[in-house]
Amino acid sequence: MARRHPARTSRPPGRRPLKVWVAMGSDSDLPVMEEALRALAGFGIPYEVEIASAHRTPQATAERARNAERRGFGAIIVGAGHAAHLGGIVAAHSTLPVIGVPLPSSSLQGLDALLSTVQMPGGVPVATMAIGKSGAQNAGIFAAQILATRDPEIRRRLHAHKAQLAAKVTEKNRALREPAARPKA
Ligand code: AIR
Repeated sequence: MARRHPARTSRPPGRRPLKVWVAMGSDSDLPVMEEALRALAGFGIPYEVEIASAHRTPQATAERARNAERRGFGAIIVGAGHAAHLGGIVAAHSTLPVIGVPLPSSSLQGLDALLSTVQMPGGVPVATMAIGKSGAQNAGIFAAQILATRDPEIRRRLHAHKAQLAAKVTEKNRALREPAARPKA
């Protein structure tokens, strides 16, 4: 059963927000993929997260991908390590945008997953993020950017996110200039 997160919304009633399907190859991927879930929740985007392995549950994974659009998803995030074929399998079975997060779970620390995810043949794109936690966080933000094209509320939250990033740098510069304001180590 997928773990669900409901929408946080101030949208007019009657306009259901699209959800994001977050699939990962194993439960061992969750600590990294939590970054994607945190980002989605921060933008108030509903999601469902579940384990779907390209190698261990290939049929179920393909079926979930085929049904994703009908089930109200607007974008798909996948995270997998080792020979990470999850992005490719899901993209093969869906026309929804697929965002891939290569995970550093193998002895090659994610380089294998990066190449397996990014090197898609022409015609079947997987938007591939960085390896690991930054990639997972960016996958959540990128999904928000996709959904924002039809949702002004998410667009507003993305602008606020950008402003927050800039404010943090301004604050750090202030601390650099004024040593007394620096946080104690
Ligand atoms: N994996 C699982 N099925 C297919 C792949 N590529 C990946 C998972 C995880 C790694 O294999 O995404 O990163 C190890 O999984 P486990 O379950 O052995 O911890």
